Amino acid sequence: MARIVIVSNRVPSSAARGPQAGGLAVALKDCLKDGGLWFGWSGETAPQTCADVKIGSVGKIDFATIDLSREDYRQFYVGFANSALWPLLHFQPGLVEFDRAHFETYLSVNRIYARALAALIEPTDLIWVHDYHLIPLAYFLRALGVENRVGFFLHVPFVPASLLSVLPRAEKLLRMLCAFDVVGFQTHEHLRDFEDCVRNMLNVTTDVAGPIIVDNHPVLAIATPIGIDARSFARQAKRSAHSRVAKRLDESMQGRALIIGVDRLDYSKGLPNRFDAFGRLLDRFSEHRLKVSYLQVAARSREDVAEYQRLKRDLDRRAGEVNGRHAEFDWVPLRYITRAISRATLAGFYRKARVGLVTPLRDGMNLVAKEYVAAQDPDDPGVLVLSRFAGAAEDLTEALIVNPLDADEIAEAMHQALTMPRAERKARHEKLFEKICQTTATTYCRDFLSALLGGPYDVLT
Ligand code: ADQ
Repeated sequence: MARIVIVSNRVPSSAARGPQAGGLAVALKDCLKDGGLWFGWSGETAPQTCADVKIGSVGKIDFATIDLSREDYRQFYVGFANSALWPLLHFQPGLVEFDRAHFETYLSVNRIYARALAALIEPTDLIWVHDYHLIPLAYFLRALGVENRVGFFLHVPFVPASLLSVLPRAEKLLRMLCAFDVVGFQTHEHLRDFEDCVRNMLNVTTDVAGPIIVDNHPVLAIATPIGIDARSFARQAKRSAHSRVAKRLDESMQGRALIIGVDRLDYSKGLPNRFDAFGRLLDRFSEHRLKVSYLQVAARSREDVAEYQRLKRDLDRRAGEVNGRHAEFDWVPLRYITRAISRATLAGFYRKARVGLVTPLRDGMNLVAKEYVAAQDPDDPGVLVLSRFAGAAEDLTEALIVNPLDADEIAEAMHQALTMPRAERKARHEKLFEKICQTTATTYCRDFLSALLGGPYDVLT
């Protein structure tokens, strides 16, 4: 069987390379079960970016990393990737900060990644590249004569041509994306938007079955939604609900209903509106006063991007405002934590929550939505309130679907969730759980790698 080579901007740090690894590592664990190579940035900065790699391994997986110079980190990662591409792909053109020098650095860092990677691969390796930091990678690998099958998966949304073309150099970037053999998206909507871009910006026909031909190269575009191992997460949640920390949460709630939100502290996650919506719930549905608490876990991220610093200040203020207006001496309505919480602890907290609030303005998928559903007690489940603009909403239609810009609509959905009869909660949960068991981390890896291989790829053999 071909060796799998995973390429992502960040490689799990040495501390996270073991069995506790989170995020992408969890999703990819099946396809790396028989070993493989994981290549990317070490997370460290050095005086200079160079293609020298550091090699390490944990079990059967080899890790190869390179360091970035401080300046490359600033221009490539903070600059073009997270201050131009991220806001654009999350439908926020007003937040795009384009700088031609940053774009050039984005290309040159990808060229360096390609050089380093080309020296590590065997001719039969299958190369699977992840996310928006690395869109030009296949183009530079091809320029070095690499002929391996190279696939790309975009974890964030894609946008229609009318929006992508707002970005200077968008056409060049789109052509580079088409140098991959397979390009995967989270949803059919993102896939359609990609095809719209190819048609309208590159003038290429896409209404054919199979690959699209761009610059004489066939690229197959597919939707392969990411998922979680729902059954194992459900078992974890059941165990964690009895942990010491879960009991502490219970005691602090004093019989009140828990509403939970878990996100990275990111403007795409719709947190300011969500805080406002909670305030409106208490204003408009006064029966919930003193009876509910909303716990928002918002792990700080990308703190060196200015927009994230502004968001943090805004949320601190709004949280203070909601509590200042509604709290009583013995009741804190909004509990707001800006640290990450371990996966095991989260699983137990989700299970205790009567409402899971997932209201991003845009999101590629949103795994929190799936984790919340997986964690529920099937006999007495909580209710998922889900933004129609999360990729997860394409499938999870039994959630209470809301427009995240409408704080009143979110407040009404919270009220509906808090008062929903148990039979309805069970019926909705049963369907949702069935769905998250069908589209899992395993099916994600299997479907993507089968497309890349051009035949069935069984991740479990
Ligand atoms: P993210 O934007 O990071 O990922 P998401 O899918 O919601 O978004 O979360 C990924 C993981 O991080 C989940 O397992 C979640 O439990 C964990 N996490 C989030 N907030 C946390 C917190 N405060 N404390 C602890 N853990 C936390 C990107 C895309 C998403 C896409 C994923 C995977 O933006 O749309 O679903 O990749 O493809």
